[in-house]
Amino acid sequence: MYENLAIVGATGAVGRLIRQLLEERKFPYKTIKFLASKRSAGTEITFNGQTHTVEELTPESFEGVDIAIGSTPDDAAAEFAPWAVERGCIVVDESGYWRMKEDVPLVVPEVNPEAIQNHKGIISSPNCSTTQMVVAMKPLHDAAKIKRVVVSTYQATSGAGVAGEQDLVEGAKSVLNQTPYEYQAFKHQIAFNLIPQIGSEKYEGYTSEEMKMVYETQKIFGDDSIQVCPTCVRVPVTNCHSETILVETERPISVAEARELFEKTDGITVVDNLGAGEYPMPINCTNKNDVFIGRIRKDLSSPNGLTFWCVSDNLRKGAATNAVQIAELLVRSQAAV
Ligand code: 2RA
Repeated sequence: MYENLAIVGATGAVGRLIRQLLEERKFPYKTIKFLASKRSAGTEITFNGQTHTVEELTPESFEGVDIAIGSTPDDAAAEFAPWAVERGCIVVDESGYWRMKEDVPLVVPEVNPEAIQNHKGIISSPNCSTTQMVVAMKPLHDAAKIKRVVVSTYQATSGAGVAGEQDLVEGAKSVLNQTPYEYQAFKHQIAFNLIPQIGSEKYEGYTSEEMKMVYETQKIFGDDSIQVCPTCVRVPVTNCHSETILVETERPISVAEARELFEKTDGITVVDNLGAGEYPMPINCTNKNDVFIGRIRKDLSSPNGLTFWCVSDNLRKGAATNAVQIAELLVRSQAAV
């Protein structure tokens, strides 16, 4: 039985949400421990009504642990995951470090749940901008095979951590009050601005965030022929990433068919009534686990094109919710053996 859990990076923003989701979803467990860097060790946290002291992350932390859910910086994930695997623990990892490694399944439970069966101890959860897009692509891909995707993202400042959120709030105050403010997470002013760069310069003028959308999408669908053209932009919104997604399929999909496919997919909520001014917006999607879709339209410029708007809570479905869902899949897969 997978009944002994560890949460690694338990005191970070996503770690906090993972704890909250485990409580909300009544995740089954016998023992649970909370691990963090030396700096955060000793912090007391309450989980399911009990007080726990956060322990320092060491190799021995994983003795007797069945599943570890990790949300840490890449360098920490590179170090701790092998410690856990050597001790027979399965790691569900939120960091970017393991995602594209050959023996590591990259899983979105609504899209490729079967991939968890191929794990060799580590299962990765994708980058937030990829996760919501592939959830939206899945029903269309199953119905009419997606050949090409053009995506533009409008990414919230929470994707850059607590410092990102602070940069937006304090930066806005500094602009309004005409006082100085030194941005911490961003190279440029984010308040009242857009920054068309997320991550570093990576390939042929695309950023690392953009190339994640290319490589991770192809890995999750197991199909390198899916062409992805991404542009990732940081916007002055505190939480929830938004995306315009244009897909080209092998056969045309009508708006009515797409709406029906989206509506019957678990994990997707359709909000689409332009006349009534109803569509997903970040302020309505925050603290929700679903991927929200609206503005479903035919692409006027190509016969097999369909375009839509997609919003999701990047800290929930884009990170914590997806990781907890993977752990739930593991528990269910073992219960089924
Ligand atoms: C961002 N996708 O929004 C990143 C976080 N993983 O910056």
